[in-house]
Amino acid sequence: GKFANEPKRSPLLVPINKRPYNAMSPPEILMDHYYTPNAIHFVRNHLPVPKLPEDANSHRVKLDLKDPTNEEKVNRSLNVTVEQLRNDFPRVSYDVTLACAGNRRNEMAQWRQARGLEWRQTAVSNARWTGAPLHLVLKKLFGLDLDKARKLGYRHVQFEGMDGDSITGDFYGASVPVEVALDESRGLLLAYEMNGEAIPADHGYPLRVIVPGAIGARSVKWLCRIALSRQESSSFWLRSDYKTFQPSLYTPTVEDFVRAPAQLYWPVVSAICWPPDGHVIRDGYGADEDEVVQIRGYAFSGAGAGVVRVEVTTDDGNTWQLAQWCNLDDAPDDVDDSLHQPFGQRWAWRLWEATVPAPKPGQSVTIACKAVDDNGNQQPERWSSVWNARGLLGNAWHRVT
Ligand code: MTE
Ligand code: MO
Repeated sequence: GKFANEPKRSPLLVPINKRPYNAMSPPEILMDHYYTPNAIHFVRNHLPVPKLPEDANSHRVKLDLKDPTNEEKVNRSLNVTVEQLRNDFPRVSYDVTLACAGNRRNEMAQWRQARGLEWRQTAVSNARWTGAPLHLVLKKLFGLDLDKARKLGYRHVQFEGMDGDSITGDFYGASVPVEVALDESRGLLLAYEMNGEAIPADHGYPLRVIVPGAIGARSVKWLCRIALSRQESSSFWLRSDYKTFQPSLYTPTVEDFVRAPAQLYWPVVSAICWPPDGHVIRDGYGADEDEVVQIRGYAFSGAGAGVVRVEVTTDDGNTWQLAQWCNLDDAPDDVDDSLHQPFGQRWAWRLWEATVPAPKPGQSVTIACKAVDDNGNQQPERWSSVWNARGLLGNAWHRVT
């Protein structure tokens, strides 16, 4: 059947849908690693896992220059294998946090119903992705840089996955503007390794695009075609799915989806991964003044903006304390001062911790966090101002009781 190619999955993942498979990372274990182990990286599949080639190196990707005046016509076409990408191009690695745009929809939907899978706060993971820089591939094979591509009338680089329905022709796809795709500093990779290993089946083996700082939806897995075009990808998910609307629009129409811009980058967000919401502390704990609760979480922003600080409150935002950066064993040495990624290329999360006084026995405390990024942008306090019909980009203060 359609689901004949599903891989074995770690029992530590927290599934929220079986077919197609969708699973959150286990929040507590997620906080134990700077680089999320491949086995517990969250999984977001819109379709069955496609039949994958046994030999990664001989996998071919089609590169097409579409006719800028006719989307149906291809002016130039060639193939490149993963082996060529490995041998003929520099091997570049970036630390990138991927997050599904639907992350935290579960909380947003508690404010008002929103359409989609109810992800909690761990449709987020961080990995070191290795591959060939996209701009170099297009330069070498087509002689195209951004200037030339724009002059020829190209506006978007489209990506197609191998997963889809061969009868309807509905394959997963996405695109990014040429200004992003062909700019070296934006860091787009044609990735063949994830944390130093071949990319696992669920994460796009043998080749995927990585679009740093963007919503996960742009990082197309199981890549089989790249096309330069005047138009955005015609994929349902690019055109009619990953888009946000004003809070007053409860049920966007087809026309609303057509008009709205496709979401590319993430805003600033942080969330608490330990303790879980509703966590009960051991009996009698908190009787002493100096008894405390340890809190841990993540923070990241979009488009290469780094997180400069995370703040925590236990009185609904009247007073705040600064969180500390975690220094995990597997993290790069300079990760705690964010120097490990250059300004404008801070694509990886920062893990943080804070200590708050324990509630007295029989009482409870609600902890909230928010992050501030390089641009001074901060998370909004309430869901009411960011609620949108598709439940995307959930970044209100994260609260745990
Ligand atoms: N690529 C293909 N080919 N098919 C998909 O369903 N899902 C996208 C993106 N790339 C998807 C895809 C979405 S919405 C997200 S959030 C990320 O992959 C998830 O990446 P991951 O499963 O490796 O965590
Ligand atoms: Mo996603």
